[in-house]
Amino acid sequence: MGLGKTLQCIAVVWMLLKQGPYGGQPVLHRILIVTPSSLVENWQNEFLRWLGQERVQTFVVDQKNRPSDYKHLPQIPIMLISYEMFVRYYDDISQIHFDLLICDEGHRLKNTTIRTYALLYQLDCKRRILLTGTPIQNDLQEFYALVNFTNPGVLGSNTEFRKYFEEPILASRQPSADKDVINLGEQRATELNHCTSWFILRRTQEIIDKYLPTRHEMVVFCHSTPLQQAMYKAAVDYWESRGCESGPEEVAHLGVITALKKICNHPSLVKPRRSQQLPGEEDISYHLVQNYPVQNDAILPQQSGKLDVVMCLLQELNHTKKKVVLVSYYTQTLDMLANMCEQKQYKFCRLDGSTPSTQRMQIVRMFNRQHSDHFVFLLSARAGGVGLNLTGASHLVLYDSDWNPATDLQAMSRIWRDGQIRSVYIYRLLTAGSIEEKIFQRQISKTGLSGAVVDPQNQSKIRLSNEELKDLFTFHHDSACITHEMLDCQCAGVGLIPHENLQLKGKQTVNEYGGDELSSQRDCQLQVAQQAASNLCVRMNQLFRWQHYSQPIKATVLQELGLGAASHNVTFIFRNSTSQSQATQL
Ligand SMILES: *[C@@H]1O[C@H](CO)[C@@H](O)[C@H](O)[C@H]1NC(C)=O
Ligand SMILES: *[C@@H]1O[C@H](CO)[C@@H](O)[C@H](O)[C@H]1NC(C)=O
Ligand SMILES: *[C@@H]1O[C@H](CO)[C@@H](O)[C@H](O)[C@H]1NC(C)=O
Ligand SMILES: *[C@@H]1O[C@H](CO)[C@@H](O)[C@H](O)[C@H]1NC(C)=O
Ligand SMILES: *[C@@H]1O[C@H](CO)[C@@H](O)[C@H](O)[C@H]1NC(C)=O
Ligand SMILES: *[C@@H]1O[C@H](CO)[C@@H](O)[C@H](O)[C@H]1NC(C)=O
Ligand SMILES: CC(=O)N[C@H]1CO[C@H](CO)[C@@H](O)[C@@H]1O
Repeated sequence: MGLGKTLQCIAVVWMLLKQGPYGGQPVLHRILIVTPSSLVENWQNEFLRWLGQERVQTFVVDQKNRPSDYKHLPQIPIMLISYEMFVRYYDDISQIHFDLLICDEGHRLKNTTIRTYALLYQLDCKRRILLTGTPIQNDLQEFYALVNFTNPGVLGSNTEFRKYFEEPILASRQPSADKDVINLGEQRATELNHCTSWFILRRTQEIIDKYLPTRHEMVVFCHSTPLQQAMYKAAVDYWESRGCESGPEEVAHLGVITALKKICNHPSLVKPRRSQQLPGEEDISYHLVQNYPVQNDAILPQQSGKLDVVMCLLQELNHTKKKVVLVSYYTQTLDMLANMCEQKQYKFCRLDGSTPSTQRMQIVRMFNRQHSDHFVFLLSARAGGVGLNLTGASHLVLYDSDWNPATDLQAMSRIWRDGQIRSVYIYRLLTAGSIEEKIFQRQISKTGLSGAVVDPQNQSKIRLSNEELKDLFTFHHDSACITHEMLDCQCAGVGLIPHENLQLKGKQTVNEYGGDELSSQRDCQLQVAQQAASNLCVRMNQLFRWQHYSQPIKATVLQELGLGAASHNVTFIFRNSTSQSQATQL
């Protein structure tokens, strides 16, 4: 996530190629770096960028260059290879002696039963570095697998680990655990942390934040249009008329959630009979389309509050020649945004799940180039791929949100990372009073920790009771921002940070929404593991330290945020602007 893992590795490699603790002799001669195939080229470029062709050469295994050729090239110290190629050429590679093994995106090795793990594990190379940008999940087996990979045996055998660490720790987390069980669990967790702290180096975004330019993060609440409100109501009525109380018709619930999210994005996205549709969704979209025929061939921005805001923003940015990334979870929404860009003749790139990995780098490079006239980058939030670097843009819009805050966070980090030189503006768009706002609330509140409304084991299973669903579906369409109401904040909505409220409410809010009691344990890897992702995100009580703007919002504020023309469709803004010491300004 742009925390400088690659650069740190390059520094280590370079130093140990040149020197060592034993009489100054270099420690390393040959280094093997294994990465996902989409990042091989990235590594090669980074070596070039930091050390240059004349200092160090890299050998990239591809269709032409085979590991068997590398054997005869002692002057090239570094071999770069994808996981797939590594497995394919294992026999040749195991013939070569490497002094250091680096595994990028190392969470791939969390499962000891897969072949890649077994082969890498067998490799006769004692020095091992494993890099991962994914917080180590709260799965102690995975944790063990990663630790045992770099330091075999340090935590004992798998059985010993399970008996000594895993079982007591898990037992202590059960709601029914008594005091002794909790004590033992905590003791073992501390011991585990202590033991692994010798070889786990943890870096959080905070370190890098100091060196980045100003960041403006905003949650922008948008009006819903009359059409959106009517369809929304129809969808919920339909759900209720179908007997929401009558039992676990889970498929139908999910269908409603999806339909409501689509209505928020744009009414024209609700279409019956699409190949990827859930069974329950087809029902409801059929019902909606019957009653609200929306012309699909000409998408009207005025039919969706959020789309209208985006179009206003694009117009503004087009004038000032600033590039923007638009992120959505839905391919269909990206199609719609692409359609809008075409109508306005904005040049755009697009990267989604169907983009072949061979083309990704190319698209990204084309977009980032300083003088390229690609103005918009359409990005699927699901297109995965850590390391996607879109620092060519200074603005990013999260058009819709996920239940899981970590995914949103990853999308935001695309533009706010090392290499960014402009002030960054991040907009999270929410339709005021709608399910989108409720999703956001779940993200930032304690319940959001469990992350899932949808069962992770079974994507078509809902974890909410009917009462909770009802609340989720209730549309407060005339509210400017139910989140602000929920905070019970008495501010005037003019952007002054309401410190007094913080003191007044501080205690209660912290307890209610869970926040500060976690941060004191921040450095303790295991305790935090399960909350790690959420910890990075804003929490409910932190919103008190953001600026709050209610309508009428000053024109100067909106203009500064590029939302001058969107004023009519914005109901409320939360904003957190940081201006750090601008180390990047030389
Ligand atoms: C590891 O992978 C195997 C085979 O793909 C799978 O059956 C198993 O459930 C996985 N184990 C874990 C802990 O994910
Ligand atoms: C863990 O490391 C030990 C080395 O002491 C090895 O024997 C064992 O097979 C490893 N376990 C797994 C699951 O990789
Ligand atoms: C975008 O900017 C270009 C160049 O300044 C201009 O020619 C074009 O008309 C603008 N497009 C829109 C839709 O405003
Ligand atoms: C992202 O790309 C820019 C421009 O190519 C570069 O300067 C920067 O170092 C890159 N950042 C990361 C984290 O890779
Ligand atoms: C997931 O849940 C649905 C609804 O309860 C059920 O019909 C389906 O069989 C489940 N699928 C799996 C793989 O468990
Ligand atoms: C505001 O943003 C900065 C930078 O991301 C972050 O460090 C800080 O915690 C945020 N403040 C609040 C109150 O969320
Ligand atoms: C729902 C709503 O208020 N929509 C407004 C969005 O902004 C345009 C003008 O920019 C108005 O015409 C809409 O009424």
